Amino acid sequence: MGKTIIISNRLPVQLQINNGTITAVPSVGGLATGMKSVHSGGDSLWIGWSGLTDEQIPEELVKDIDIALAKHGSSKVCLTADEVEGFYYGFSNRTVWPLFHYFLEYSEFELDSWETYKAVNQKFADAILEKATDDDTIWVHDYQLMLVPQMVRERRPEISIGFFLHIPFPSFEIFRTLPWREEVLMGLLGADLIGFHTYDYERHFLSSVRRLLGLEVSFNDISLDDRVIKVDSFPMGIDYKKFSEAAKEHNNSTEKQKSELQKRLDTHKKSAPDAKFLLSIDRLDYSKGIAKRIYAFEYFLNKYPQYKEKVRLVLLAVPSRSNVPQYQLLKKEVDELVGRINGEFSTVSWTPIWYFYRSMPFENLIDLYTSSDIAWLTPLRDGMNLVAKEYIATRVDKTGVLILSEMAGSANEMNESLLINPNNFEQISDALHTAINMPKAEQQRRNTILQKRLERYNVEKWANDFMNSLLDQKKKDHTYISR
Ligand code: ADQ
Repeated sequence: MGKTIIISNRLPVQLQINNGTITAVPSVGGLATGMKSVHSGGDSLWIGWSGLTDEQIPEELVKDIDIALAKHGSSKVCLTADEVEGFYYGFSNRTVWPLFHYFLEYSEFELDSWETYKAVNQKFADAILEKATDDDTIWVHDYQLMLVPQMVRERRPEISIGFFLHIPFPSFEIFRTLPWREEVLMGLLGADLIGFHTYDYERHFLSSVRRLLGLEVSFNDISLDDRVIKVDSFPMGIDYKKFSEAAKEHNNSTEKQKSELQKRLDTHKKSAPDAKFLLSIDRLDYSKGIAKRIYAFEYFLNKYPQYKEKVRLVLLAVPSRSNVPQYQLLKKEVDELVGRINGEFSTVSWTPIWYFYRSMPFENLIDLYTSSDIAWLTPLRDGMNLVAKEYIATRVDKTGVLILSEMAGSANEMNESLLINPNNFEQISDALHTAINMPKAEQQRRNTILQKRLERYNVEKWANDFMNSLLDQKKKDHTYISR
């Protein structure tokens, strides 16, 4: 049994250069946590970009960086600023991201960025090939690295490769518009196992394989040359314990231990005990439907004017991809919308929207989750949406209502929430009205079921299910070849 090599665009650690010394700090993101059971001990390696371009790394620190990363079982792929521009901001985020989230009109088909995407995927594949032996198991993550499986397979036909896509796979009618659609499919088919969050994404992928490549697909197995590739869905969970325990600790904290944010939230709750806090948290991304959510809030305040001064929307938008023009335009749109609605509806004692444009430390995230009566998440498309799951996990007394877009992958597992179509303002307004008036017992009934499910299907189970399925596939494939 060889080692496991995980490969993703970014490493699970962040490099910090201070006065000529390097430190690598582990990231707290969901993927890093989820992979803990897979990426631990001496028999695993994580390969990815460090977040610093070649131009940003002083020559004399290159060795120190490698040492700092090695301490975390990580190894870096070096990228120049031009490569980051073409590969990450270009093909990944101006072509694939919008297309796979059904924003066809935002998708740019530029030959140059496609060429850079190919070259950078080759760099990642080469980094694997340099470290891997035939016994190793490779797990490739996400849309930035869709060509890597085939690039590795060509040189190591026997190696076991899994690929997981964290974003939706679009329907055939959307995917077929991509000029390099066959190359992308063939890139993915270098894997032995291809995983998606939901059955729908899996179905869309199989349909594209059948219709664009004419390959034989039997149930969820694809035959290609002498290999069988399995396609399956693995809905990603969260580190349930981390969120529920943080919430318990938070609820028991003394006045002195509370954060400034929590104290402010408490003050507002005391001054208006009947008022409801609505929470909206996302990266600032057009796929998350933030602007539409603000319009829907305006619609709601007009349809149900009795809630003026009785509800407050806490809108947290995390800066993201601000080099891409569409994200700059969205930032401007959201800033203006918030300004207009606050200008129109505010009273001396009430500001309808509290808008934060920043990343927040984990404890503030917990402050917001535990203080909000309603979480309101309305992505127009979302591979999964972990915020919905995190909110439920922090509801220690099981109160709280989740209003969730049916376009989020997580909606499949969260039927007990209030599911809405993010384009239907009537339905959203009514869902807000229902949520505000939902009896406590009903909230607790729904959340009990949700919590049980989320606790069982946590992120560790997700990672283990994927790895076990990949192992099974390897065994099956060998039986198939030797038959
Ligand atoms: P994202 O689009 O980033 O992920 P999401 O699943 O919601 O979306 O994850 C966001 C994460 O960031 C959450 O874990 C949340 O706690 C954290 N976060 C949110 N706001 C924050 C803030 N202000 N400060 C700090 N942290 C914050 C992509 C896909 C999703 C898919 C995931 C995982 O787009 O659909 O669910 O990958 O596969």
